This record gives sequence, C-alpha cells and structure tokens, in this order.
Amino acid sequence: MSNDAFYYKKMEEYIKIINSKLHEYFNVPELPQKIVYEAMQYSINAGGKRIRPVLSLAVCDLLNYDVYEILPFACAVELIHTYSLIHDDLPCMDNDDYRRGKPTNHKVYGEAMAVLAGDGLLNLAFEIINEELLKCQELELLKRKIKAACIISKASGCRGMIGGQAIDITSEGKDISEELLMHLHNCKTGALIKASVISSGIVCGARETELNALDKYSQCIGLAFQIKDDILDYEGEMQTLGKTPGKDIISGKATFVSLMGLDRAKSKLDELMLESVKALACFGEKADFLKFISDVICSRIF
Ligand code: GRG
Repeated sequence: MSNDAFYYKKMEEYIKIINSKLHEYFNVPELPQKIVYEAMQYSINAGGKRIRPVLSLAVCDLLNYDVYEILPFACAVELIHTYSLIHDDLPCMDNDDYRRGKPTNHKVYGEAMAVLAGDGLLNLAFEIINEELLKCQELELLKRKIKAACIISKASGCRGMIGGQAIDITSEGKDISEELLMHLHNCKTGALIKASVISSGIVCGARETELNALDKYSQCIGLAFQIKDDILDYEGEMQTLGKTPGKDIISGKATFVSLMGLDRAKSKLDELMLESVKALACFGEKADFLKFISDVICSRIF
C-alpha cells in the first residue's frame, strides 16, 4: 500500500469514529421539540469533510495519545463549525441555497428553525465539553481540558470566527487591504482550524516546542484552507463543490483571488503548504499524517 493510500484509509477510519460519536449525541428521546434536533441533525448528516475533527485526532496520534480522550472536543468543534455554516447560509448573511450538496438548512426547515438549529449546535458543543470536564478525575488532565475548552470558546467568538464574519459582512463591496483580508480569514476560518489542532495538543500534554510547531502548522493550513476556498469559488463547479460557485464575485466580496490574482493566490497556497510541512520538522516522520492533511487541504476539489 502506498503512503497516500495508507493515510487516506487512516483518515476514513477517523471520520468513521467521528461520525459514530456525533451520531451518539443525537440519540435523543422523543420530545415535543424534536423538530429542532431534526434540523440540527440534517446539517450534521449532510456530509461535511470533517477536516477539523480529523486534525484533532491526527494531533493525538502524533503525540501517541488516546484519540478517544480528544474525541468529544473534536466533535464539539465540528458542531460549532456546522452551526456557523447554517447561520452563514441564511438570507441575512450569504443567502445560499445549497451546502454540502444539499438544500441549505433554512430551505428545508425555514429561517426561524435554522437560526435555532445553529444555536442548538453551538450550545450542544459546550454542553459536551462541560460534561467532559465534569467527568475528568485527574487534576492535571482536567486543567489541560479547561485550557482546551477556553481555546475553543475564544476561537468561536468575537476574537475568532464571529469577529471574522463581522469584518466580512461590513467589508462587502469595499476595497480592503491584503492585510485586512488576511486578518479577516485568520479569524473567520483560521481560528477554528487552529483551535482543533492546539486544543488537541494541549489535552495530549504537548511540550512548549511542540505546541509552537503545531501553532505555526495550523496558522499555515488555516490560511491555505481559505485561499483554496477562494480558488475553488473562482474555478470550481456546483456539482463537485456542493454549493454555488462564484458567489464571492457576485456579492462583491474581496477574496485572495480578487486581490492577488489567480496565479499569485496559487503560489501563495503552494508556499503555505511547504511552510506547514517545514513547521513540523521537530516531529520527524511521525508527523507524516499531518503533512498528508496539509496536502489534502491544498489539493481538495470541494
Ligand atoms: C455565522 C458566526 C458565523 C460565522 C460564519 C465559517 C463561516 C463564518 C462562514 C462559512 C463561509 C465560508 C464558505 C467560509 C470559507 C471557509 C469555510 C469555513 C468553508 C467551509 O468549511 P469546509 O470546507 O466545509 O470544511 P464542510 O462542509 O466540508 O464541513
């Protein structure tokens, strides 16, 4: 088996573990409000790439830690990510009809229920994290888990994803600098990607030098992820993307492609890919799976 085939298989195995845990969280009894659970489940089951929780598990694997220890945190990040997509697709935000190849949440459940489904996913994420903290019996591990919980909350909040979205909305139709675009995406997309890597490193007891390396790695792949997203929005097709391409241009959004041009955006992507790999040098071959994930992020077609 080639290395790539081996790592693809590993990624598939991790996705199976993640999906089965996510499934457990939705095993709820019959309740009069079951419609909101159905709406939440609809988006969770719509088939995302699960790149953020896979990253968390891959860091665990790198640090020889038990992946089941980080799994609830990894799933919580996926719930937060899914809530952000539901809200981002609403008519008051990006007004999208398709996501993950399916009609968006509000198209199926209506706007009000889609807002509640997003809220429900965000709350469920922190309910899961808090329950993990309550269950933890070992003081040092508990401290590390609290730190991880803080990192995830901060990354999802106004210093992170929500803050980035606020800049995005208020920048529409305006000329913005490359610097502001970089800041916007470090917050909007990068923060949660970084949180999935760093929170896992912390729970697994990574040393300071290792955390610094993971920080640099996740900074690079977070930005690379967004540049690739902009390239796909420019070049991609509805059928493979699972969402409407070309939306950024139509809505007058500045993107890495509109600011840098396609060729420079592609070179920047290659540069970030190499930098992400370099950042992992201190781990040697053990980091090959994380390097493979960088490649998946930069060469993905959806
Ligand atoms: C509404 C608070 C709030 C935030 C929204 C993340 C976000 C902020 C908006 C999503 C819009 C977007 C297309 C961002 C670009 C990068 C990104 C997050 C893409 C979607 O992530 P993937 O490709 O999605 O990991 P899947 O469906 O595979 O999980």
